[in-house]
Amino acid sequence: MSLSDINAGVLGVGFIGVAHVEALRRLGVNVVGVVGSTPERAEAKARATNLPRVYASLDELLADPAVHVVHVASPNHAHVDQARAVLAAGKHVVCEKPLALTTEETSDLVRRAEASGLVHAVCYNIRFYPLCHQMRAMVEAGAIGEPRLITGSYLQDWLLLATDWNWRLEPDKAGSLRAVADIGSHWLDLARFVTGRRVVEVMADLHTLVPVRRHPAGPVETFATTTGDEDLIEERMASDDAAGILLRFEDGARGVLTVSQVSPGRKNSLTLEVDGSDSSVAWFSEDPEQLWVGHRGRSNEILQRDPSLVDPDVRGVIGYPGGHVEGYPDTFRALFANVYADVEAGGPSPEPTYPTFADGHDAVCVLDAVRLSSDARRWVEVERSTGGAGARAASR
Ligand code: SOE
Repeated sequence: MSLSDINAGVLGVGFIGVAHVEALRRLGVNVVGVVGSTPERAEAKARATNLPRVYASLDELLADPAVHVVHVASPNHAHVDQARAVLAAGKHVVCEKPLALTTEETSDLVRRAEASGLVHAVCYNIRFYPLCHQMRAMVEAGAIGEPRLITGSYLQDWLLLATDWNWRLEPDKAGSLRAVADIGSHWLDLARFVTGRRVVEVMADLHTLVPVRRHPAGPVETFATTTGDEDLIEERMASDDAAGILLRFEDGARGVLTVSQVSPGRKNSLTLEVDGSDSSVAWFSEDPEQLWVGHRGRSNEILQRDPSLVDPDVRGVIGYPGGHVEGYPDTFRALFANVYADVEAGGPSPEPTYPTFADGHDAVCVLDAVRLSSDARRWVEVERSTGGAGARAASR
């Protein structure tokens, strides 16, 4: 099957659902339809943003034999049942992060996905900034020596005000962790992808810095602001606006991660630095075309994203020549290009560079340990058994 014969449907018409549709269209995949939280909302969004046909429900989308791949871009709590239904219908699935709310759910999804022979991916798109692939290639080739210190942050400000609102603030939809699950999990996935090392133990301090919020009765889209004219409902908050997390990686590397969605001026700001025994590499998502390479005994370097300057294996994720700046939407295009190469081939390749359901499960295992560590105020070991035992307090 060639790319232009593949039909995709997208579940979710919010900020991220629309990003999926745009990236698929750039690749030449036919997006045959979308499903929204209600048909009315989906119709309105479809008219405003030129989306294709609106299906009345996921069942209607799944019953369409023309659909080969379904993208799940709905709120977190819906992922597990929707991804199960997509697999049961024999269709390939691309799911937004976090894959599900608990390790029981994610391990069940891994089992089903692996048994199905279908392509399964989780949308940790930040890996697909070309210079993140370059960092990984450099670490793998030993260019920085042994990675020893892995540090950084993921900061935003769109939930700073007490009147900022979104489903991510509702634990029944988002899960008990918020900023760490929503954006911290991107950083954790990236750190693992770049260094090839898994987090084995965490010591986390979760903060709720805006303890009371006021919100309208209806939904507010991601990154949108309320008008202030609505009748507002007051609500006490328990989930994390911000967190500080100490990390221990396998092979002994240590790390520190700061996460916040209440940092004024930080719009969508991820930094990752890997300090090795010989050199360091550092990358910043709001200046994504440059990779800093640090040395002790000679001048530091800036590597620009340019196909002729990067590792040959990285060229495949670059869409434009150097100087033609690539950014956030391009990461979805590059991620989906890899996923759809497997769809074209009929099933998952043995070692995909895109995140699979197994990576989605791994991320939720780390999130579980973060929550337990903050509650227990101690180091917690990451429990990865696929039986979904969660995490247990490490003996210290
Ligand atoms: C909101 O925090 C959000 O849209 C995340 O959900 C995405 O995963 C991230 O890429 C951008 O910010």
